[in-house]
Amino acid sequence: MAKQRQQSKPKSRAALKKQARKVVKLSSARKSAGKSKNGNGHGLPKPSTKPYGQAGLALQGVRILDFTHVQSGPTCTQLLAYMGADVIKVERPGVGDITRGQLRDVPNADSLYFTMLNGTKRSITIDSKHPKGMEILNRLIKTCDVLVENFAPGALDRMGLTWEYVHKTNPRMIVASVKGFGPGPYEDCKVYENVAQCAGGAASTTGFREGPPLVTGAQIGDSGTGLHLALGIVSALYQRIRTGRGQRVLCAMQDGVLNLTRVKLRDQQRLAHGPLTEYSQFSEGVPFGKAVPRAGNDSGGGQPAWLLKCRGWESDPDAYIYFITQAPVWGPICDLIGEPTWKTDPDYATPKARLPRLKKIFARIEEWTVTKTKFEVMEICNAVDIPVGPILSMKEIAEDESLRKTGTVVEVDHPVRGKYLTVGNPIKLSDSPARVERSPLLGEHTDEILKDVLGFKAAEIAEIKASGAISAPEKKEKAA
Ligand code: CAO
Repeated sequence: MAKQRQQSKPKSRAALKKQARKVVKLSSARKSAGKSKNGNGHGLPKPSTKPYGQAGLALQGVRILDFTHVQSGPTCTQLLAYMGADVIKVERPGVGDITRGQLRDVPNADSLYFTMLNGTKRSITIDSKHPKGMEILNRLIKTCDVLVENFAPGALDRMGLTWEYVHKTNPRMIVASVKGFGPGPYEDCKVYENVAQCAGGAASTTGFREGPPLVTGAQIGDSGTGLHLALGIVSALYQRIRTGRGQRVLCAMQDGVLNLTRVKLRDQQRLAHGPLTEYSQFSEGVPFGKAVPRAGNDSGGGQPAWLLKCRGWESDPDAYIYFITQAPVWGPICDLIGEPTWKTDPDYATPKARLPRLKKIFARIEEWTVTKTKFEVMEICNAVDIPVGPILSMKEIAEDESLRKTGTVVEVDHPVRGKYLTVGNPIKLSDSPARVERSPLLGEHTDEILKDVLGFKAAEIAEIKASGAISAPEKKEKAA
C-alpha cells in the first residue's frame, strides 16, 4: 500500500524533463523508422505480405519455463503453447506432475487430467534440489522469456528461485505465478479449485435459495485463473518491448473467481436501493436478506430467464432449454406459446408489469417447450430471434461435428493411451492457427532440450545423467 502511494507521488520537474527527453527520442526514432526502407512511418515493420495463416504463430519465439502443476498453471501454459510459445515443462524426475497419475482411466497411461492440460508442451525432468539440476535451471532461466509457476506460497523461493535471483540472472525474464490468495490473511494457504470458488464469492451465489451454496463444474478457479495469468503474461511481454525488462505477474485464484462473479458484487450494491426485481425471489414475494442470495437459474442480466423442461425430460436429465424473455421479442414469445392477448394485456405487456408474474409466465412457456425437443425449441425460437440455449450434455459436445470443425474439440493421438479428445484453442486468431498437439511423456524431451536449447555437449549430458539430477533415484534391489 505504502509503495503504491509512493509510486503515485507527482513527479519532480527534473523527472518530467527527463521523461520529455525520452519521448522526444522515441518520436525521432519513429520518424527515422518512417524514412527507413522497411518502416511504415510508425516505427513498426511493414505489414507481412504472406498469406494469412502463413506468417508464423502469434507467440513464435517466446520460450516458457513451465514450472506449473495440477490445473491452474497448466491451463495457462497450454494456451500459450497453442498460440505458438515453446513451453518447456519442468517435472520432478520419476514423478512428474501429480496429475499424470490422478483419475487414471487407462492403466500405465498418463491420465486425461494431465493430457488435456499439457498438450503442445515439451517435458524435461530436473531435480531442482540437486546442484546439477540447479545448473540446468540456471541455463533455462537465461534462455527463457517467462517462468510460470503455481507452487504453494514460498516453494519457488525455497528452491532458491526468488524474484531477485531470477531477475538478476535474466533481467528480461517475466515471472508469473498463480496463488490461492493475494497478500493478506490467507496468503500462505494452499488452495484448490473449489476453495477458490467459495472464497471468491461464486459458491454463495450459486444454487437454489432453499439449498446450500453450490460449486460449479466450470473450473473458474483453476482454468479461469490460468486465463487471467495468460493475459498478464502477454501484457508483460508487450511492455517488455518498451522497457526491456521483465516483471512479476501474480493472479490470485480468489481474485480471478471474483472477477468472473462481478455481477453478483454489482447486485450486492444494488440491494441497498431495494429488492432485486429480476430475481424470481421477488416475484415469489420472498424478502431479501443482507447479502446477495442464490438465484437458482435466474438470469444474471436484466432479461428474466429460466430453465424449462423439454420433451423427454422424464428420462433424459439434459432435456432442458434455457429460455430468455428478452423484452423486444415479447410479441413473438406470446404468439409461439398461444397467448397473443398477453402482448397488450396491461398485466403482461411491459417488462415491469411482468416482473411479479414471472413464475406464472415461465410455467406457461414450459407448457409449450415440454411438447418439443430442446433442438426443436432452439430452431423455432432462433427463427424469430428469441435467445434460448439447449442444455448440451458432455456426450453431445464430444460428438458435435461443428466443434470438431472449428478446432474447439480436437482428437489427438498419444503413444501410450491412443486417441483422445482435448479442448483446442477457444481463442481464434485469423493469422495464427492454433497448434494443438498431444501431451509429452514424462521427460520425453530432456535430451533434446539439454542439447539443442541449452547447448550441453554429449560428455556434459553424460555427466548430468550420472549425477542423478534428471533421473529418478534407482530403486534399491529388494533383498532376496
Ligand atoms: N524437483 C524437486 N522438487 C520439486 C520439483 C522438482 N522438479 N518440482 C516441485 N518440487 C517440490 C517443490 O520444491 C515443493 O517442495 P517444498 O514444499 O519442500 O519446498 C513441492 O515440490 C511442491 O509443493 P506444493 O506445495 O506446491 O505441492 P502440493 O502438492 O503440496 O500442493 C497445491 C499443491 C496446488 C495445493 C499448491 O501447489 C498450491 O496451493 N498452489 C497455488 C494455488 C494453485 O495453483 N492451486 C491450483 C491447484 S489445481 O486445483
